[in-house]
Amino acid sequence: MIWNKEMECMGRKNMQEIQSQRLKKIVSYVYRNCPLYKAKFDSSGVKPSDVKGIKDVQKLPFTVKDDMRDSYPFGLFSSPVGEVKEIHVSSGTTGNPTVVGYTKKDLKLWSEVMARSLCCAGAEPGDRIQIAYGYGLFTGGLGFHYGALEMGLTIIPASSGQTKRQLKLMTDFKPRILGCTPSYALYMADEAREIGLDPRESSWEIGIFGAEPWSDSMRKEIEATWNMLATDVYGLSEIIGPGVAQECRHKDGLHIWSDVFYPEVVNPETGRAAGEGEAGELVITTLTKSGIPLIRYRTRDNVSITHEKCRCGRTSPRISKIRGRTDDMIVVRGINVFPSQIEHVLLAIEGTQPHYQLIVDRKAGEMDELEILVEVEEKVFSDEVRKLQVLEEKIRKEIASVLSISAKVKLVEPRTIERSEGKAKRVIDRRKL
Ligand code: DLL
Repeated sequence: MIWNKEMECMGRKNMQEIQSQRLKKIVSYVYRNCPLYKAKFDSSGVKPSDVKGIKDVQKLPFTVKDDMRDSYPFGLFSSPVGEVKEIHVSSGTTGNPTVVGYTKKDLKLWSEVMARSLCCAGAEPGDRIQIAYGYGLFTGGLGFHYGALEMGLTIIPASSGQTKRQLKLMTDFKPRILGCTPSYALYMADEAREIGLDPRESSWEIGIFGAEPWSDSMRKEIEATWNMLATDVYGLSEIIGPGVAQECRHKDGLHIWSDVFYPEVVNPETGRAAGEGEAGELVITTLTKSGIPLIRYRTRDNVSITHEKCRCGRTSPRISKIRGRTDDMIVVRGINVFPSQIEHVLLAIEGTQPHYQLIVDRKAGEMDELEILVEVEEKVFSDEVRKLQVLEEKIRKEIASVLSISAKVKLVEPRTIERSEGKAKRVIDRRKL
């Protein structure tokens, strides 16, 4: 089922017409109502009247996360704070958190884009959904909730954590849809086996996983473990939360709702447009928001984009699975390493688990050291020491050949790497950089 056929299947020319109208309106709105945007436009020498169509978006200055942090808490709001009906906060590791606010109109938009996303994943009105994303200041739980209400699902608002209870809710209420982070889906499978449940017998048929990077190999693992279709949902608090882009059953890129979130892909160093299919940083302009519209927001997420029509019938552009963040990439001895590349290697090797952690360190006067902790299956760990050494060596060689980097590999017992009920922590960087 397609939730909004008109917008999701529109021809490109008509879509550009709508995007052009909306861009002109939003640019003039932020210029009039947000002093920070007025100052930004003035200092880069563009006036709202210079924007005549969607192509002119490239004349506008970028917005970055620091613009939000520096104007904490409400400096980037374009609407009066009194019109903001809900506030969410995304926790940062340093400095001020990012504050995002939704007017009533924005909450409607959020419901709409999440309803599109749920349908796109394969949900049908009347289905039951277990929402195991955190509720509260994190946007995951409530974003899913609004979309599910809008499209007529029966909601089990489990929030994250309390895994045994999650499994009981699943067993008793038999929801068809599950929403949670991909790492939590695998974590729940361990717990299920421990209490004697066979994950393959679960009621979940469709999973909608996101909020953190995950590879296609991890998808295969989840699909085989839970006997379900695992789809990818993308979003970020600054833009709206979950519901910016979603995979359909073909799993061939995430449909981005470009009538409301205009996407560009740029070279992260130069800021220039990347070509169709070329990797770069995703930049988004919100075309219809009123609380905090963002113009050319640099997401730091690495993707490529295609405008080809999908087999599902939607014409909305598709972004690739997020390849990592320009800022969670670690540079070890001059080599760029994304945790997702390591994950890919590990999952292709029998006996390893998709639970891993990269530890980077640099002792005074020495080169960077990369150590990779990898959990292995119980039966592997009880093997003789020599067999474990062979496996370690195999992983080390594979990483060296795929990533051209030497790393220390340490196999650890099942369930020793700290689990998260939300986003997994993949990298520990101990270097004082
Ligand atoms: O994680 C919103 C969300 C909730 C998305 C639930 C999907 C499901 P933030 O906490 O602001 O918002 O984090 C946003 O998480 O810029 C990406 O780097 C990463 N991210 C989100 N979805 C994906 C995904 C929510 N499907 C940041 N694949 C984004 C890879 C993702 N990374």
